Amino acid sequence: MHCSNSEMISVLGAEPGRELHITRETSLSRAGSENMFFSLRVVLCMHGRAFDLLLEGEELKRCSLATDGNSERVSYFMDAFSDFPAPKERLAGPAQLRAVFLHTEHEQRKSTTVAQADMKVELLPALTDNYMYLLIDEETKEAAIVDPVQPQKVLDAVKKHGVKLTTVLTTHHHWDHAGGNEKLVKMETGLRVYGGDSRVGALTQKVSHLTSLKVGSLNVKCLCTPCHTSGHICYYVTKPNSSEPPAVFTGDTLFVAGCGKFFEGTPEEMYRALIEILGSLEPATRVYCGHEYTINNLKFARHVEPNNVAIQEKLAWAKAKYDSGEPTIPSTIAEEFTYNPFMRVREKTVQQHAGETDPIRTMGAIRREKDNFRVPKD
Ligand SMILES: N[C@@H](CCC(=O)N[C@@H](CS)C(=O)NCC(=O)O)C(=O)O
Ligand SMILES: [Zn+2]
Ligand SMILES: [Zn+2]
Repeated sequence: MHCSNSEMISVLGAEPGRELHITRETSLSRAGSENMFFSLRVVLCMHGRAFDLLLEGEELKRCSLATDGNSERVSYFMDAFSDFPAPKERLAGPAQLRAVFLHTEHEQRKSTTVAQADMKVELLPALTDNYMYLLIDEETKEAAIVDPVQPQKVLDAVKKHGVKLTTVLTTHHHWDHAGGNEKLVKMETGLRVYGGDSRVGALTQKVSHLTSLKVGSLNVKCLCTPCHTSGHICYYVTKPNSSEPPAVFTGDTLFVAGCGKFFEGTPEEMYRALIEILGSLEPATRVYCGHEYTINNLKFARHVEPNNVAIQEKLAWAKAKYDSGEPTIPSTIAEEFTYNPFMRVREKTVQQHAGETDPIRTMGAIRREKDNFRVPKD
């Protein structure tokens, strides 16, 4: 991530659901809350820019700070990061957190289009490192949007392509994916909103494993992949009688060279999701994931398998892409099997690194290791 202008700010008032203001260089005080250090995620809305916040302090870990537009309203979201340690003791009275405020110029993340004769996928960068995807059926000009966390950006893209948006495909209920649904359905009426979890905002159709739906002439198959969240869905898109590769939208289940944290699931479930479900899709299937985490993921992959040439090559490629402001998405299912340690838990090299001989135990071990991995600078 490009970071500049590191400066100190103070943040306050961590209570679930509580809105508050952050002013750079300003000390804010908070009402005492025992939840202060627990599961903290901060979302900052400020002049269309996204920010990352590195909270410092005894029990604080990294959390991300993002914007959805132009106000300076800030909300805390407490549900997504339940792996934060609970405070050891109740804190009394006002307290302050010191934080390093790292600006990320997210305008540098360009939107790009992957075009095929049958379907087009426009990658729409959102927040700090999320992606929304506009999926267009070229035959009917009907479109779906995956995880529209920034609705205005979505509608701008819909207008640019001159397509009819009918469908919202929600991968999971976390705010950075489903948090724009309510606003989008107000701005654009009549949308069908799909998802696999009743916690998804503005849901109109709850789907289950292998539910099929259509976006124009495209077939969309819902794949239940619980683990990151219990209601996580991946969407597999094919065009009947087409020779072109299918697409799969994997949210926070499968990332390029990585996978999502196991917030609501087990290593068995992630094994089933990655190896048995996603791993059995056509190898040429293009993988469109929920975040731009590729470089960090590959640095962890390299740590797991230092002699894997596919990892070294992909990392060099990803750094070059990143430096020119381009996305590292999509990959393919076949490629993931060559460098993604979580897709490679059946390989001896990965098992040896984990000190295990069973793929599912290996899955659990490397996920725990990645949760605590310090990403090296290069
Ligand atoms: N490691 C993330 C921290 C944010 C985070 O926890 N992201 C969630 C998805 S919203 C996740 O599952 N990350 C997978 C991972 O860190 O390996 C980053 O690089 O910014
Ligand atoms: Zn998530
Ligand atoms: Zn996410």
